[in-house]
Amino acid sequence: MSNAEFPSRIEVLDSHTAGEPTRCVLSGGPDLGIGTMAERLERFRRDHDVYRRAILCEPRGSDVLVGALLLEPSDGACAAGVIFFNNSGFLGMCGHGMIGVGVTLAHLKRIQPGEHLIETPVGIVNILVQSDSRVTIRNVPAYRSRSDVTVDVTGFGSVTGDVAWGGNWFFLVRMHTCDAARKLNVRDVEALTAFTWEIRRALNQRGITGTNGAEIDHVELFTDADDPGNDSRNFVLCPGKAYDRSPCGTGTSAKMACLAADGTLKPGELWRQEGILGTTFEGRFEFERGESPTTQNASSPSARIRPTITGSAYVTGQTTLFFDQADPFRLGIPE
Ligand code: PYC
Repeated sequence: MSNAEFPSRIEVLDSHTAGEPTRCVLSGGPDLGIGTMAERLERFRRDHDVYRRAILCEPRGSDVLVGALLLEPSDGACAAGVIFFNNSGFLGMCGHGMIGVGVTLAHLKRIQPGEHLIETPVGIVNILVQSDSRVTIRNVPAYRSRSDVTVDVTGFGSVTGDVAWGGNWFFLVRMHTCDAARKLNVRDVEALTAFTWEIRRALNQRGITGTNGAEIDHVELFTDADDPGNDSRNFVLCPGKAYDRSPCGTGTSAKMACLAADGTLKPGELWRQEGILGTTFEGRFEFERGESPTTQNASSPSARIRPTITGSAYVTGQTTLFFDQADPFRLGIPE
């Protein structure tokens, strides 16, 4: 696509979920043709990446934003299709983003409160939209692929964590060799970002991946919750080096997969995950049909669980983005 063909206007609706923003693209986005969300994601990545940067990155957006391109679903049972993207690329699923999509679709009156199916590149997600800004998502299946993986991290020594899928790939760390990680205070985000970025680099260098060589592009640190009513507090580093302001829906799903594999959280039990801003997601899980909760061994992944995550989102604005032909940063500030 030539620059001249890029539209002059794109309509977006912004929201935040527990502090983490989502920008839904309502019209003016790329024409990705027909097919599954996974097929259309590949076309987005290959032929239309310019839209991702123009909509999401500076000067019209920021590193923190997660984009959600709303599309006609290929599966007639679904209310909508969605492809999530960020400052560095694309996401398979996004928990806070899906809660934002539910609230956005209800705000636009495209759906009514109640249950709906939404198609994503990694599977169909069930959402329950309530009338009070709360949304429960029934995520794609989650599982732990490896436990107690130790990696040598420059400047921080040996770090041990689990590798788990919750709609994205995570490395989850509980025991910390970094002071800031023992408390997870928002004042320390610079130190936490440096620590998690080094962990991610070390995983890449050592060839530690998710299933089928998938890159682990999210790193999640845990400590005790500040609020005694919550079960745990986290800090999540996202692929483009921004940290998740919310407790991270796919990260909480990955966490519950680990807890389920260890037998420390039972099906149906409530898990209250506190994020770095003190906001919470409520999680529960069931084992996938046909999967039994046997103890995981080193050579096989854990039983798959079906996580549900509940959180609240609020609409913050509806905007027309303008792309003036004369604007040197019409398509974003080049990297
Ligand atoms: O909530 O799943 C999530 C998420 C992923 C990246 C940012 N938020």
